[in-house]
Amino acid sequence: MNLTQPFVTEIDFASGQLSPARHVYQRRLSDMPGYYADADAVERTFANEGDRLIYEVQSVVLPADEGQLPHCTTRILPGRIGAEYHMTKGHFHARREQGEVYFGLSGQGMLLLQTADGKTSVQPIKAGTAAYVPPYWAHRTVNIGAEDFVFFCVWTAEAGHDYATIERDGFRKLIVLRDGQPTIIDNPKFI
Ligand code: M6P
Ligand code: ZN
Repeated sequence: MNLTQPFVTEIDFASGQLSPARHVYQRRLSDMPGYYADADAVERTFANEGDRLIYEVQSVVLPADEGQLPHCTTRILPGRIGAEYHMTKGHFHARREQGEVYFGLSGQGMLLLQTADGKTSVQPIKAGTAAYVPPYWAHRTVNIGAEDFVFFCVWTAEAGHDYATIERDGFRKLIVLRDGQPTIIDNPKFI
């Protein structure tokens, strides 16, 4: 048995900052090739402002042993690439039968989910919302507000991340600005 000592981490709800500082990584537009539907808008963004920061993850790294519960904050900056709101890559769990819990800290977002056989679901998350990602559902978060969207997550160490399927196929739904509102539309790639 590898005994992990109990510990606490302080979280700033507005920024997702962890104290003491933990592992941090950033995802920029160049880290997400092919993820946004509007390729021209991606090119324009690079040309006008370079490699835009899309989101940042601060995570408590734990041993990869079964039963450990890694947890993190994610801060998605406000903005769009063309009409499509800033979002995470999204993933299935490598072990599909493992779930996850999200808790909204600040801002306004949407949790986009889908199963391998094509079921989809969209759930709103704001400060105070606990959202459940059941086993077998791929998940992506989207910032639909004008401020940072920040949330806390906890999942199982054995779950793992499988990015390949979403990287290749994307999600069946996109969240875009249409008629002044965040709107869920069908991804034209699937029609
Ligand atoms: C959430 C969790 C993390 C994930 C992060 C970024 O905080 O689901 O496991 O790493 O979002 O999302 P992604 O890994 O899909 O880029
Ligand atoms: Zn996950």
